Amino acid sequence: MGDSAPSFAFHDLAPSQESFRDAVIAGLGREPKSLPCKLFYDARGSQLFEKICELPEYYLTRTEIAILDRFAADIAQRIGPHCRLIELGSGASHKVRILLEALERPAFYVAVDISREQLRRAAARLAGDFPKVNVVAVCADYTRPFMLPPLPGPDGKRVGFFPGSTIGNFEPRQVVKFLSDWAALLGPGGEMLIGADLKKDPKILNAAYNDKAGRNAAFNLNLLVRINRELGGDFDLDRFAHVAFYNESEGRVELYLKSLAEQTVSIAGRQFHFGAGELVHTENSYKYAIEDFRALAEAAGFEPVHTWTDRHSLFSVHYLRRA
Ligand code: AVI
Repeated sequence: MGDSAPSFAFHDLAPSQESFRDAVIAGLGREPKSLPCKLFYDARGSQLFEKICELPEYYLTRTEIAILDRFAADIAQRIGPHCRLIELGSGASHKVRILLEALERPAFYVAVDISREQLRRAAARLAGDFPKVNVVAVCADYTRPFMLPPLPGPDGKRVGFFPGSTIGNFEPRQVVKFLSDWAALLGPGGEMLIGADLKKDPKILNAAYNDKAGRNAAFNLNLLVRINRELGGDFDLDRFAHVAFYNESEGRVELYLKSLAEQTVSIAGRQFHFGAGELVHTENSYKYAIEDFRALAEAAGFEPVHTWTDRHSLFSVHYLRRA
């Protein structure tokens, strides 16, 4: 591949979209009711999440960016030249730009995401801005096993990038499985850079997920809007409320939609009964002490090499190496 002309390849692994309808009917049919948090991200949900990231109370995004900015040179030095950077769930590929600016002659940036058009646009833009990097976009569901396309040229170090504390939305046992899959994908000598939100004063956490502008509430309630639109549901949004709180004993923020009255809702031709005050679980967002996250990484076959944090110990970026 050329030295300065932009290089961009797109691989469509045609991920099967799990049925939204099946997930909603199964989730609302169980006791207690729960809906998987990945259902949040229709086009509007993704926009609302971007808006949450700009909130004064939602410290996660800006703190992680500040850590990456501040320690970019150290990170780049540890990674070394000619690396092959692989990002799972690359979205708009914003944060990786900080790394690509700092790294010494990165050979490849592989962006993996399920959202085909956003992936295509973001990766093409990045290839234009970093013409010396071979940009490869892979449309795949990274939560299921998949194969990376062959990356030609001399074999450089593979480095995984998983920012944003998305890992916090997995259950701890899923974290070990997910990181073990990463270890297999990265191969011997592979390394990984991963963002994880830290445990902290519950007041800060409760404020981050109950912002004054109501964006977390809009994000959570958008799931009902999506069900109404896509499945012909008749949820009355005024009869449900956003609930979020830090559960200290579980070390996680829990999100729910609370039914404000006894009611029956029709979805895809079926009836679902909600009691007054009944909670529908929609998300867990785990917060990890540095040592606790390292223990999970070790259980998945990684050796913790270094952890960067901000001055107020709000957020952590872990650097792991395949043991
Ligand atoms: C995507 N994920 C890391 C966010 C979080 O903080 O757990 C999702 C979110 N849920 C409510 N607000 C933001």
